[in-house]
Amino acid sequence: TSKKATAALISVFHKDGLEPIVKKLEKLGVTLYSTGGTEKFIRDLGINVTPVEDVTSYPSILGGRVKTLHPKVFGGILNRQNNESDVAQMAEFEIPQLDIVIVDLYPFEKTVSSGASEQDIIEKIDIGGISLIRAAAKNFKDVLCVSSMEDYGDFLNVISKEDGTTTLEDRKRFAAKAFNVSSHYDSAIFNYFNGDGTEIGLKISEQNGQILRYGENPHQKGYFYGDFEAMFTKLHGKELSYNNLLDVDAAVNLMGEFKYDAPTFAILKHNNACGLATRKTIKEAYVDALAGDPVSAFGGILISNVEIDGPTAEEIHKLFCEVVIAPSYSNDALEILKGKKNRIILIQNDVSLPDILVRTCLNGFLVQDKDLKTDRSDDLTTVTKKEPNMQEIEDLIFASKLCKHTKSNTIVLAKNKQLCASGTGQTSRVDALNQAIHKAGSFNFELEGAVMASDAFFPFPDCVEIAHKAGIKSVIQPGGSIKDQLSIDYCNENGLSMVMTGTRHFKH
Ligand code: 93A
Repeated sequence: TSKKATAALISVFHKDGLEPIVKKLEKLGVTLYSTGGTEKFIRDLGINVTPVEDVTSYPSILGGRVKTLHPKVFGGILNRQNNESDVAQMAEFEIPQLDIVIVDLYPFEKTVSSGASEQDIIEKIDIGGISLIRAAAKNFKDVLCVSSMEDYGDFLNVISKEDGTTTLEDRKRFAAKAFNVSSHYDSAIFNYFNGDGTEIGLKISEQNGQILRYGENPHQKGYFYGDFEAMFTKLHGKELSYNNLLDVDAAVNLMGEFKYDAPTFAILKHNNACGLATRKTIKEAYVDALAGDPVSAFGGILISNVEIDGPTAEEIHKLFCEVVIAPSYSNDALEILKGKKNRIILIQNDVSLPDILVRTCLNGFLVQDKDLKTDRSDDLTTVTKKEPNMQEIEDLIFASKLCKHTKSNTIVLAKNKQLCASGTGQTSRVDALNQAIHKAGSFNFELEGAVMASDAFFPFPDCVEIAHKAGIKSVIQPGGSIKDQLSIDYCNENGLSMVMTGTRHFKH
């Protein structure tokens, strides 16, 4: 079942990486056949190669649409070497035996995502190449098929190890890869044709979007559809990834709530804030935001509502962070922040965000108004005997603004305009609260006198009870549960104040 290679047909779109292969094949005495551009590439290396036209006695016709589509080529690939009648017909029709086929297809997907015209896209549907791949892979008992430039290295190893012999195992393995390539290729073509149905969103992005390195994970494709340059001036750093963009979006929306407040700094991870503080100076705000969770801050997204100055930059520089966003930077701050090569530094221009939100849902998408309601002190109704004091009111508003931008279910604990801890994205409010209390404790926050904000009402009095035992003195929540009174009663019995906003801030 081991076979020594004798003749190879090479027809590849990407020529880079081919040189060591053809040199090796030449050394092994393998006869080379090739199509137009590939043949020229091989000949330019000073290596002997036979144009496929000499086999077919046909030129490449119809502007290259028919180059290898010929019985002499496909006969050379598909014949069974252990079949007498096949062998006889090979001689009768003077068909050359081909036992290696190397193809790299026209880049269909790349052409689609480059935003090319329909005509250009259609021309990039490879017909001959895909047929060569399918034929060679079908006949893996006699033929080895290399079906993509990505496999050049693998192939080179195979032919190098046994001086040009390939095993049945090798050939079958390459055949499997080949059918993976061909099915993926045809799916991409199908998706393109099917594009104006259920895949409308992706079609839009593929045609007009900015191609990202990948999506949320490396095996997912990603595109950004929007005008990033209008929103930000990028001063430094690597290209923004899909996840960076999501975090930047979360950061900008959160900081929008604090635009007119005293210097405020936020640190985000996975679209949620892990640190937030409002202070007299931006350096103090940064330091106290970082104190919220110095562990999570590693690799985080940083955002300031005022100019970042030198002393703040010196502090930030100690931290590994992905992105820094501010309305402006002092010269010395910029100098310091540029000290890390990949750190992305953005100036946020004064451009407003759209007031709708869109996300895919089932076989379509959902559209909604953005949650533009910011809680203010005059929206608050005190429902307990005890009124919150001035400091508590400020903290309640601070915490509630953060709640609105944290994944539901969430509980935010804050004190002196500093995030102590939050519970994020939990399936129950009790879990969110317990997570917040535990987290605050692990970073040595003293919760005595802190406030609690909840994105939605408390269905039971359990949360106020747990909060009270942790030292919380005042609570903000939308209200609206049929059991609101139970939570209110608990607060009255235990000396807590509670205010209701009337506005729920789910964020799923
Ligand atoms: O237009 S095609 O579908 N018609 C063909 O007969 C054919 N044969 C090979 N495209 C065809 N190919 C493709 O040409 C290969 O898949 C490869 O991508 C490309 C190599 O062309 P050249 O050697 O001229 O650069």
